[in-house]
Amino acid sequence: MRRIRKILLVLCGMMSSVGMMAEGLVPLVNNVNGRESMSLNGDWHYIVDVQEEGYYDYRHNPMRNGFFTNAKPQKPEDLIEYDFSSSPTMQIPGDWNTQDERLFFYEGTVWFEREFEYAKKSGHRILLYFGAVNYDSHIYVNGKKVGDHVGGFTAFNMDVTDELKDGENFVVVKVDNKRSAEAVPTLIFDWWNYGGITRDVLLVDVGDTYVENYKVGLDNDDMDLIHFEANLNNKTRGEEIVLRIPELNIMQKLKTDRYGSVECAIKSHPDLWSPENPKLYKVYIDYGGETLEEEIGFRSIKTRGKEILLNGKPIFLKGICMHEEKPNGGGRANSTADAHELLSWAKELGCNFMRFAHYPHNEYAVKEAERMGILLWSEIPVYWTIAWTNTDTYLNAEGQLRDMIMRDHNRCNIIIWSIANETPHSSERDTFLGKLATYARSLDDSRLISMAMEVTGASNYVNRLNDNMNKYVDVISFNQYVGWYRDVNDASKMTWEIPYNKPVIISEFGGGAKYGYHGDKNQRWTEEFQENLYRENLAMLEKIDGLAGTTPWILKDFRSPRRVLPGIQDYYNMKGLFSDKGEKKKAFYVVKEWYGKR
Ligand code: GCB
Repeated sequence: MRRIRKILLVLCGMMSSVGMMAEGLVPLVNNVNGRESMSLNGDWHYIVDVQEEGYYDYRHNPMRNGFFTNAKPQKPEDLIEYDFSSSPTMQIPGDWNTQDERLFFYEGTVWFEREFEYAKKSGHRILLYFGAVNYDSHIYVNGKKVGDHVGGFTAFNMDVTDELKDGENFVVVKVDNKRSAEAVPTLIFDWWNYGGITRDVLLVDVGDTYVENYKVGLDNDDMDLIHFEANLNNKTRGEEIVLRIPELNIMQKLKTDRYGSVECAIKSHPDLWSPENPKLYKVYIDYGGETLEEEIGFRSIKTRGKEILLNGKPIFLKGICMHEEKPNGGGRANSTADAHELLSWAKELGCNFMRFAHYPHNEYAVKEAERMGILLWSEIPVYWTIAWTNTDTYLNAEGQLRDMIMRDHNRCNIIIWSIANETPHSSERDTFLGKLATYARSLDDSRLISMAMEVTGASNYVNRLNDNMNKYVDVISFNQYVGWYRDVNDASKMTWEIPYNKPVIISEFGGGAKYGYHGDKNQRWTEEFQENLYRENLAMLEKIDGLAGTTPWILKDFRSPRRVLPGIQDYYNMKGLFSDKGEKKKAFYVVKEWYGKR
């Protein structure tokens, strides 16, 4: 036990070994919206900086007086070749691609700046929190660097107490979304590389000593037992932390140990959360005059042979994959309203489960899914051909995994942490992913671990899954595109051999169609082609032994730079069951009908 404390120790080790990757950061606080904070969302000035003139001098040496100093001419003769205050503004959170048409395809550096008033309070610490910045960010407060971060989909925070002034302050963020072979994700991926500060920015007000992270959840084996653990930001012993769940008559006063942690198990009989009954309880954590409040549900998740058991009963996961993208070309999604719209489409399809692909989605979406009774698969962007032997790449992936889990481990609807998607087999890859899976389990052994594998070695219509990672995962998941990338019209001849005694999820299948384009079922891109493909695939998948769920690819058409066919794709991946405008294609009804019968 003492998982959070263990995480902290690992984290401290990591921070020093990858100082460059996470300079200035402090461990992520969870439940950021349950804390006292001031929003820095809104209009930020921005400067597009193709050559990073604001960072390097003309010999490509980093400058002391970069754009982060937000300099203004003091004398008439002063030469300053930038000015945030007269530069345009864009809405933060938001991607730059859909807010400035010049930036639609842009991958590079943009500087952001915003001013704010602050009244300093003694005995408080202030964390500057970013929900996500894609991809590489450098953060400055009042001209001084306070941190940097890589990874476009995870939250991070830094302590800026000592940098803030009473009155006027400014924050500058340099954001670079250029691709690189060593990054996570790497050079190629099939979604839009929306750049910018894409999630909320907050100044979080915490005490000098504060509850950094906590976990509340049901025991997977004893459904009358609730586990609670919490840790302070420092190792203060003998401090009182109180857990309250009034509806369950729970009130536990605990004293921190020498690690600044508390832990307990409480007998209780909560009404269990499930897709049919997404019951959430108000949970309060009191410490040092501050109360953290959050809605938490209780459920158990485990496997038995080839079955997935939710609250001890077998469940078939009627799923769909989704990217974090608003309809109507709206760019990155980041609100409860955005999520509600897309999740309602999934509900209409008959889903009880979704795969949030291919990176951790925003917290609003995860919580909205929880309220709507949708179970989740949450994943990190270890996608396709990662630099398996590069240590920094590994630490980057591990950091993203850690921050995904630390933000969301109180979300009962998340049942699967996925560590990778369609990775090519090699011993280096096995080492990388094996370590990652083990790490995931060390952080959270209360959920299932999976990854989207590929089926290799098909011959004579026999598809046999053969992946060394089988022993690391709880659920065997794989993507397959019979009828689209391979074997058109052959689905009915296929047989599948999954030689592992574990539940199976088909984590992707499908094909493209343009809404409103009609023709013969053998005519690519027509709704009829996609409809037929789904009929044949579902009939084929139904015969798989141990099939415990499916997440077809994908809920709606989404932007991708790989998809250039004019008149059909126009930079959209067209495999949605809905068009980008929310129109239902014929295949939608095939899946709906099938889910209706499962
Ligand atoms: C895949 C990938 C997914 C792609 C999809 C496609 O296997 O996992 O990211 O978008 O295929 O449409 O090709």
